[in-house]
Amino acid sequence: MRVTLIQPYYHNIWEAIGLAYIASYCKKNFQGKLEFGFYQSYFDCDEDIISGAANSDIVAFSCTSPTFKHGVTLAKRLKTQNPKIRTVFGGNHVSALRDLIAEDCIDQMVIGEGEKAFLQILEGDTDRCVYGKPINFEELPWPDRDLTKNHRTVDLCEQMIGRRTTSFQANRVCPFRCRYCAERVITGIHNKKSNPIRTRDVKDLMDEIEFVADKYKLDFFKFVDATFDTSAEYVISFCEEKIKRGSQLEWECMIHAGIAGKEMFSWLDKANCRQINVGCESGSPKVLRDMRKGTKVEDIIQVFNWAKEFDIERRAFFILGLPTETREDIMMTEELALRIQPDVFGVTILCPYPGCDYYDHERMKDIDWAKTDEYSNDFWCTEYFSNNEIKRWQRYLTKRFESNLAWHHSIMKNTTPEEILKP
Ligand code: B12
Ligand code: SF4
Repeated sequence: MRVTLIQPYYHNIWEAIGLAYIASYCKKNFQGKLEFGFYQSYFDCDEDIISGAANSDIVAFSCTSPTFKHGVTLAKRLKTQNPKIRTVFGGNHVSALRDLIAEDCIDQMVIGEGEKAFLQILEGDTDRCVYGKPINFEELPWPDRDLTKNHRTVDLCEQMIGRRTTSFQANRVCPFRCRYCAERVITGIHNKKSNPIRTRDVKDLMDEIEFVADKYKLDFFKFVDATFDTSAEYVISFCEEKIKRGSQLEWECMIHAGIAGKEMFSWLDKANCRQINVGCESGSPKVLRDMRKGTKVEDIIQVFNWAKEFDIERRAFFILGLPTETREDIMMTEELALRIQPDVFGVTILCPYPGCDYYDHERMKDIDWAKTDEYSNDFWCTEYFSNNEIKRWQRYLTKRFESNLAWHHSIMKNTTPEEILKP
């Protein structure tokens, strides 16, 4: 059977690790001959994808909401060229909107985690919606990075940020339920008994990191996990393993301030973690509570103090435009940012992608997610602020911290001096 996997276009990518996991799992478990092809639109043009995929039995697309439209365009063209192709869509967009997707060019959709569901499809399941099942890391081979041409994203990172880096996965299922996040449409809502956090054995994780670092000549690595510190114990055990092996490789991770502790930071430092990324989101206790962040302002301050003490680079990200946020709340955000003095600062506007609590299908069904994002979206407004006012606040804070802005601010629309006066 000939199967082609495709990640459609977006300007902001990493390696297609989800597809790499699906391919390695199916290669290991499918009883029969399987030939995989892979295309990533960031690197491959549509013409090459169409000609390369046209004689496949199955063409499978991995789509977030912004890449779904391009996926559909490719699927239509492929179907015209070869009507026998079976198209399968998986990822965040179809998982969130399963019942509302009517495109004729989509034969099947996988809802949630893809490994077991895609194997089921290869084995003959033809249901329109195939539901993913939780999978433990013990059952999962390492992602097939050869297939997904991981060297291309490593080279790209070197060109863009001067680091040869790539990402690894340490856990599945986030213990939090932030209302602006769509993570749970893939791994489900956390529940200690029925849907616990699945963490990866630290030895296996380090084995993969060392193997991949050697193969792609990495000088840095990172994690796809939105919350790497699902528990301080897990972080410490990973650091212990890395230190035990004498690995000097530098790395970064995303830290949830509600979980981190001081001891954890001394281990992160010893294990050469040189950058933490923290979704601070707001300096207002009310807004943090309303968005169900699971963090207190004091937690955030402590985390930034600890990281400073150990000389770990501290990146702070904030969101503006939460439904209950007022001018006073934004002033608290400014105050917090001034207090923690992050090395890198980022501020975005709430963008309710399908799957998060703030997504409202009636209001948002016609939004073109390929053109709408959290850096400069043109539609989000609240009871307290128009879209323009939220943007002015974003520009104001951007100006305030312009000496240490995150790179993605380069894609925000330019601003004029009068617009950046305090709104
Ligand atoms: C790390 C990350 C990134 C990384 C890149 C990740 C990558 N590997 O490409 C970076 C920083 C580059 C990034 C960019 C963006 N991201 Co992001 N990202 C994440 C994060 C934290 C983890 C994603 C991940 O890699 N998970 C691990 C892998 C193994 O899982 P997976 O990709 O989901 O794949 C599994 C299933 O989805 C499914 N599956 C996926 N594809 C397919 C295909 C088939 C055929 C099948 C059968 C199954 C299947 O099976 C896979 C294995 O189980 C999630 C939030 C979260 N906690 O999950 C947000 C998230 C996916 N990102 C999101 C968004 C919006 C973006 C951006 C648009 C942000 C921006 N404006 O730039 C871009 C879009 C990138 C793109 N190419 O589409 C949203 C998506 C919401 C939505 N409705 O689409 C999420 C959910 C966060 C949120 N806001 O809620 N992101
Ligand atoms: S934003 Fe991060 S911490 Fe919150 S639910 Fe999503 S993945 Fe978990």
